Amino acid sequence: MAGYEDLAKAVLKGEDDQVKSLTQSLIDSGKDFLEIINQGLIAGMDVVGARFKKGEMFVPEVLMAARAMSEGINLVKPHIAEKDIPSLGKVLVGTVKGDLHDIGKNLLAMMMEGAGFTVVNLGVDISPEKFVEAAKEQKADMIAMSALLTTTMPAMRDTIELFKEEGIRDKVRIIIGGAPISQEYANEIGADGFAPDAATACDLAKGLLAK
Ligand code: B1M
Repeated sequence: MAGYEDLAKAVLKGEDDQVKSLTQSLIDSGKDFLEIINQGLIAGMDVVGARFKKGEMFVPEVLMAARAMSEGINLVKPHIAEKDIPSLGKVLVGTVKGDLHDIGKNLLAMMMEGAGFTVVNLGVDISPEKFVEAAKEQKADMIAMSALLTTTMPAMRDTIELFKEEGIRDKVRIIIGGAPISQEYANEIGADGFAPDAATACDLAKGLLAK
């Protein structure tokens, strides 16, 4: 029977059809949904990231792998979101201004939904103004920002500053994450918390919204 390693390899090769059939067979065999994501789909993408960094993979191949991973996540997503859990709070998730990376952000949105939050996925390239407008409109409890580029990290600070200027900083919790982000940076810009991965972000959000 196919396992997580086969799924990770299929992601690495960017084989959408294979990723879909392997993901489906793991779902059908009753495997844990988060394990399928973490040990199969994300594990494959981690290798892609390492190879891309070393110049062993190029953008088109990375895109194919990213698309294949998303196809797998789309199959798992309804099973996680279907859990009938009362909402723990409304969370707006978005990638900051100038940044188009959305795989980690979508994973975060999906896992938060699965953990019981009401999630509004704002998308990518979200300006401070859009975050503030959406927070007011949606009466959000929390903003979760993602940034993957060192050049877009300052947009997180700008967003927090705009919440302060608008006088609504105390109405929302703001958490941040993404590959270049750290707890030190979160402290520096006045975020309420940082999480290194989507699963930790769910725990962090639960803790902050329970207070
Ligand atoms: Co880009 N890219 N990219 N890229 N890309 C990185 C981030 C990079 C590290 C690659 C490298 O050089 N080694 C590098 C950034 C360097 C830096 O700033 N330090 C980089 C670069 C430079 C660029 C471009 C500038 C390249 C170019 O055009 N010259 C360009 C920028 C475009 C833009 O945004 N304006 C670019 C473009 C792209 C693609 C379009 C090709 C594609 C994105 C496709 C897409 O997202 N739809 C892409 C990809 C795929 C990557 C890598 C290879 C993989 C990112 C990914 O999806 N990982 C990445 C290298 C790497 O990370 N190793 C790289 C899988 C995903 C599950 O992980 O998003 O980190 P990640 O999410 C994690 C955690 O970070 C965390 O949870 C997830 C795990 O559970 N997390 C959060 C994320 N957000 C969170 C929010 C939270 C909490 C946790 O809130 C509370």
